[in-house]
Amino acid sequence: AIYLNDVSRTFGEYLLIPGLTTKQCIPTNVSLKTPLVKFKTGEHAAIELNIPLVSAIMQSVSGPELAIELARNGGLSFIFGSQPIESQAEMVRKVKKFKAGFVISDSNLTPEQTLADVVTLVNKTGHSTIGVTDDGTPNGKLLGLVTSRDYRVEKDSSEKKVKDFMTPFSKLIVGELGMTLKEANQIIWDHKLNTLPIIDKNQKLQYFVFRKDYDNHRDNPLELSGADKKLLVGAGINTRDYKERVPALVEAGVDVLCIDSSDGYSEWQKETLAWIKGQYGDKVLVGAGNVVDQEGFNYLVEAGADFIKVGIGGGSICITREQKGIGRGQATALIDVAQARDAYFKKHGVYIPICSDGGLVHDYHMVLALAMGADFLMMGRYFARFDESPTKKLRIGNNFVKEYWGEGSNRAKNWQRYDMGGSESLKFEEGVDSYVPYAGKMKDNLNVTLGKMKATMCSCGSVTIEELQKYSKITLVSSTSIVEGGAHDVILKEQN
Ligand code: MZP
Repeated sequence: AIYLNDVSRTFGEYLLIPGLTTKQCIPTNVSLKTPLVKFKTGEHAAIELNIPLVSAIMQSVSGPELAIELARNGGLSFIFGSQPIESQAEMVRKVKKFKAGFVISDSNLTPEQTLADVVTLVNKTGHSTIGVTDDGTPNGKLLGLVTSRDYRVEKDSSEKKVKDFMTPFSKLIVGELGMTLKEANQIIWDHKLNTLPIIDKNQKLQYFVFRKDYDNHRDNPLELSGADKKLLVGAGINTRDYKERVPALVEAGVDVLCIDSSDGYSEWQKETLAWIKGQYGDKVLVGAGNVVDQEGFNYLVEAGADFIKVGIGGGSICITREQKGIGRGQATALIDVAQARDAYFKKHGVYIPICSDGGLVHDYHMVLALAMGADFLMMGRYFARFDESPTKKLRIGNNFVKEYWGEGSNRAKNWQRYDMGGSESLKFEEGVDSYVPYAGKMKDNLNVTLGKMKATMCSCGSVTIEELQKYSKITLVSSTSIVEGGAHDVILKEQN
């Protein structure tokens, strides 16, 4: 055997040492933009994220609702692959139909249609506000609006006519094409609106601007001139049915794929990558993994992967290390693979982003992972806690929780067995079925997390992830100094 002499370590064993914080180094100047896929020196990645967070390829995490919300906030979800091809493709379609930023009113109603029609349209389009025109087409005369609140309030009387609860156009405040997002926002705030319809010179409804859009595009002086941006979405694939699954996902409009495996250093992944690249070239972008060392990284990069995912056994629901005795401390794995990534870039002029997957518990762990070389971070537990995750919210005692189960658990495995005919059924579990504390809306939690990340980066003197990776100073901590890091030697007052 070959013995590695370094101890396998994880994030909780490290701290960041502050660097010089210049006057320009303030949270509003921090950019969390990051590449998702490989690029050559001097070029930009074909996909960049505005925040370095992606959601795990898991049944209990990445459904369309979470994918829409995460993409709206600048990140990306990988829709889980442990489901039939067509239902996964449908989830991808659902995200792609949801137009980011400005929702074009490509679906209109007439005043005579029913609430049931509204609900059908909402489910089909993902729009939360629908225009009502005289002829039911976007070209008709705008008469009013129906918002998601209306159909929620009225949902028990689905035969009720749209005209009974729409807001008439004469009462609406409208913006016009050509105004900037900032001006739209001013109107939204002045009139305490949630939604501002935008019309063209002929009074035809073009799209709606939501209060939320401004928050998401605050730094972007977009002009409201018909931008129709689509949300980004990824999807997980496996090394068995890729010849059918990949074409279906591509057809559905997926932006990026990722081969999902707890141990990705395999000829199966090489074959899968070769097939995808042979069929589509660089038109289809695909990540591979998971690996925990330089050999695994180099193998998958040579096989054509567009990014590499790092991590075995560190996930909160994962018992792979206990069951199979394989894995590596997440921090050590990441540091090792990041060195291979940098060496590859130096030698070939091609930058292959790496993703740290699993085991991130505290917000500062995210900054540490980025400082150690990760370009983006994949999380399951973090996102499973939010309203938008696809699992049930339950009350246990005085607390609300959400369900969260591993892809290697019996629960997910059973589901997969139905899908794949059972020939590959697992002999033992590698994951658990669990609860996580319910944490409310994704947006509220992201605001805190990203705020903390930016503050930490400023303490380290960095306003970009690249700077953080280059200049941060990281120290190992002893177990006694970990104790010193929490509140200690005081009697805590009860928190209500
Ligand atoms: P975490 O964010 O909950 O700590 O970890 C999420 C990651 O755990 C996933 O992205 C995936 O790599 C891994 N995972 C998912 N299911 C299992 C399992 O059942 C697992 N063992 O390890």
